[in-house]
Amino acid sequence: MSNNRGLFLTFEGIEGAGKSSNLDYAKAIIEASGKKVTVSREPGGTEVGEKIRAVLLDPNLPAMHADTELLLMFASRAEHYQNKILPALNAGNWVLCDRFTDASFAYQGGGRNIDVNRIAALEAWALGNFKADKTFLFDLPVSVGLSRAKARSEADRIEQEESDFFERIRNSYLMRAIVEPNRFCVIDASQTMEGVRGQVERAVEELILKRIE
Ligand code: Z5A
Repeated sequence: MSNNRGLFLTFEGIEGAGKSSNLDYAKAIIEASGKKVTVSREPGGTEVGEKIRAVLLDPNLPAMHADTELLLMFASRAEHYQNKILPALNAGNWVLCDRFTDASFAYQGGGRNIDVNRIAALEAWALGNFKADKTFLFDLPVSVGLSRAKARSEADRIEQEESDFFERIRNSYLMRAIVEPNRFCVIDASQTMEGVRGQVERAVEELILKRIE
């Protein structure tokens, strides 16, 4: 990795965990340190990816096979990685992404029970060895996340699932954080907005300092 390459930071968690709010907060801190930031999201992030996202989240579509859902996530991701993430990192930007591959392991693996080896094969096929430099996992009880998400907007196709589905997703994320403790930074997202921001600020400032040293 060249020294001029930016860092790739991903924001993960169940619905209503506060990923989007804190991504904006992290962006402001990183920009204040003088770095250029590209913000993106998955599924989506590119013109093609946003069309795939619309299909994936459409609450009016009939049930989609879990394999179809997974393949669409990776179709969106391949486009995103090749045409947006890599060029931005190579230009020296830090890339902040609302969800990435860990979401496929958590939602399609944990939630939909797809064998994780099949997901890992797709990951290797689409991304090679590419991974996030740091993944912020916003962790909180499912009931709290779902009530925050419900208070904010109508449920999309995936949000209409039962709470068991989200419990499996939460567990799957936490297991991944245990397996890769250096990449993951687990944030206690059940705290107040200020409390969560404090945790994000400390973690992001540490990353900025490490990059300067
Ligand atoms: N998906 C998948 O299945 N597989 C994949 O590979 C990928 C994705 C990449 C779209 O994700 C869907 O795609 C998602 C996973 C699936 N499933 N669903 N549904 P998305 O990220 O676009 O949508 P989301 O997960 O539903 O995000 P969200 O509900 O917007 O959650 P959030 O970004 O974590 O939260 P937020 O918008 O920052 O906050 C939610 C509300 O809570 C908002 O009103 C805040 O003001 C409030 N909030 C936030 N923090 C706090 C605290 N600390 N206290 C009180 N209130 C708070």
